[in-house]
Amino acid sequence: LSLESDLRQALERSEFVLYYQPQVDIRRWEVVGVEALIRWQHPVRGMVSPLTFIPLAEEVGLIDQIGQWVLRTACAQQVAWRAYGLSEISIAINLSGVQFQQADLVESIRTIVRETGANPAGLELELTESTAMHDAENAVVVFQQLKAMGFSLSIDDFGTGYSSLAYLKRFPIDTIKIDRAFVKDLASESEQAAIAIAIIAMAHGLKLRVLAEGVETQPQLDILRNQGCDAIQGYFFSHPLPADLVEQLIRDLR
Ligand code: G
Ligand code: G
Ligand code: MN
Ligand code: NA
Repeated sequence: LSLESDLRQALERSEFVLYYQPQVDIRRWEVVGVEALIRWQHPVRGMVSPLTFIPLAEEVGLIDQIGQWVLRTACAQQVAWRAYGLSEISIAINLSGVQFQQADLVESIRTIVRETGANPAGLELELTESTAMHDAENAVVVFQQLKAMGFSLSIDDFGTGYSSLAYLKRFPIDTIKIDRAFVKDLASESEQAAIAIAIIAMAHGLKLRVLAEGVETQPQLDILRNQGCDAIQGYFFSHPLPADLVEQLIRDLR
């Protein structure tokens, strides 16, 4: 059977799960948030990567349903963590490019927030640089509506797309996430490293918070800290984890 027909049944069969990867404030070395990352636990195929099934879901018209499941699950997790006294942990959620094009995106987000009782102030919506810049005029409007609802906003995979700095300034965003391609060779004085350092300076020039993705080593961390980067995410601190394990990790650090 095709992956597509399996994907059509994955929601009703409860085969999706959200993992959460900690985001750490560099100066305080505290977990300040987590990024929700979807996993598909297929009964026969095993773990299917979102790199495979998210593009497929976009192609065959399933991304809205899956995206709504992700948001609903993350909202419910926030409400549960609030009850456990972990209310200051923000949860970042990825929006796909196709979701972002939907005329009813903002309304469907509003509905899920209302139904779950989540607090948008503790939720960060991520859109890739490529998607945001692809239709930047629309992005400005949608971002303004989401911002008005109280969400934080971030630009994901920054450095891999074509940015207009004029638009970057017009987007009511909070955070820029440096793509891990530019973090990888940070310690080797490469051009990639120069780009990462330039992104940090640019983000701060625009009064934005900057988070580096894919941090795997101490030397990478040291350089990012010296350059004034605000937060990191990556295997150096933790892989993405199921909710109960990330909760445990945060408690153990206290
Ligand atoms: O977690 P992992 O490295 O396997 O994720 C691979 C890609 O899938 C990343 O680009 C990530 O942004 C994307 N991704 C993970 N979870 C979600 C999700 O819930 N929604 C969307 N649209 N993309 C996701
Ligand atoms: O595109 P986005 O930034 O949302 O994707 C995050 C992806 O990066 C996830 O699939 C996550 O599993 C992966 N990831 C997280 N930390 C690291 C890391 O330190 N190294 C590498 N290679 N990948 C990472
Ligand atoms: Mn992301
Ligand atoms: Na990214």
